[in-house]
Amino acid sequence: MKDAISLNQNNLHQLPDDVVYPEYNRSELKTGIVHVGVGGFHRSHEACYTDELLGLGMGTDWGICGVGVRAADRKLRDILKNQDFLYTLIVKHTDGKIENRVIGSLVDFLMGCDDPASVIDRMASPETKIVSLTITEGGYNVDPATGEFNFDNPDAKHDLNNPLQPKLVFGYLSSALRKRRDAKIPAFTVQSCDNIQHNGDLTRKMLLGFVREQDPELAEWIEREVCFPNAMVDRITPVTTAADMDYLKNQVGMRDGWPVTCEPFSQWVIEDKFSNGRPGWEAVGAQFVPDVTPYEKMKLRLLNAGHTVLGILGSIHGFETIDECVSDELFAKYLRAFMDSEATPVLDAVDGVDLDDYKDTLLERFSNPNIKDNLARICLESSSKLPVFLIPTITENLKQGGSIKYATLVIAAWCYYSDKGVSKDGEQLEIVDEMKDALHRAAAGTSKEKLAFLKVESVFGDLVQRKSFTDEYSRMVGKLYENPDITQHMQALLNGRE
Ligand code: CS2
Repeated sequence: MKDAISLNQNNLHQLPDDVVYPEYNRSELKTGIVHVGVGGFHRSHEACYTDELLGLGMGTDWGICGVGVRAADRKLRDILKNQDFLYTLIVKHTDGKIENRVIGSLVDFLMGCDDPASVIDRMASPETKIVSLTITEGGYNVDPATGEFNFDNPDAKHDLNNPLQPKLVFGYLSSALRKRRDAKIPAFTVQSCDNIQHNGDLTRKMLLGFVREQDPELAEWIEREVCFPNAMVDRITPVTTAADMDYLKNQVGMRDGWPVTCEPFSQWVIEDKFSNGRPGWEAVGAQFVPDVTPYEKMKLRLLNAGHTVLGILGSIHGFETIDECVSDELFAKYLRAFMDSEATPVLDAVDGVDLDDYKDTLLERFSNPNIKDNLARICLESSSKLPVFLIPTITENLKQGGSIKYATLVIAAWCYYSDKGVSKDGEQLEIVDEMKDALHRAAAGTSKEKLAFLKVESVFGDLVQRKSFTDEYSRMVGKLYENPDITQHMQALLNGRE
């Protein structure tokens, strides 16, 4: 093979034949979107939809300017800048087919921590119509005890008094919106693309919480002028590995310093509430609906909860990836049983979706052997995931007398996982969770008191007081501590022996 071609605008025409690249004129694009948090998911999802739209010759107003607010974002910015902000999306199909597609919708990248004014000015520019976000759960700065904006965070205190050198996204949004109001420029839409329930409502609540404290009059203007559409977002995007870069270099013949790998499936359901226009993303498969609630509930309680079920049970069993879990018949059956008899009965009907088909598709997606989605990624920050993905299914089933056993075993397994931090064969597990220590301390009390783990109120709410749950949980956690072979307990539940 010839020398690998470095990815940049000039080299696009020399890329290997089977690589798809943008043929539209990137230098002509306006940056109608400023996006904060240019992680793998933004690059496999919003940027990809937008690239496709641009490829259809639609939406030249909707180029994307990426923003990093933390020093940790500098590495990606440097790599992308060197590639004229181009990168490769490596789409891996189940049958082994791989599509390599260069995405061109990202056309600039600013670093807030180095030059905050450049970010505020760009957001305030009349050309910007949407500021979109993928800042992860933690970026929303919610006080776990009250659900309100957390002013105990020193960065929040800093932002209140230093509007021109903000650290948090909300400081930037506030300063940029103030500039727009003062210059009589219409507000932009703030569009969350994080996998969070009612992501738009949460963004609104946090932004208004912050701005009311900083500048009450501006808060009133924001309340009137800014739209925050809720959205359901979906595309499995594992963490990029060195193997992805080696694949491009050695097998495709191109060099990309930070590509993104993802599955072929993609879904985006958005509430059609925009302050200042929007791209016609429906032309490339996005769905606009008046109310996103049933879609997001379905996704969080089936896909994300399904990931959690496999992630926790699979970790203590010693599996490493999602596809490895579902290739095991017992795990696949268990997942389906959880979805059919516990998650589905407490879901609402979803317009135009057959839930059986949706679940079949999920199992297929999870079994994609080319997407090596690590359980360590799935279990990342479980303390903020379980209360949204899994626990509501238990509490709602408790209310209507439904089955809770499959989900309860996952909670018992999470206790074991948090307590011991190893798989059944003694392999160390890589646990990354803001509440890791608190969870460990609580779980470590289990051998003395079976319900110790459930006392972490910010995660479990009042579950510890629900007798029909605690009876089942105590039994399961007791058995699991006696015999950590999770498969035996899974099998027993499936056989109806428990
Ligand atoms: C995963 C999600 O982090 C998780 O727990 O379930 O990242 C999942 O891959 C995405 O939501 C898919 O859209």
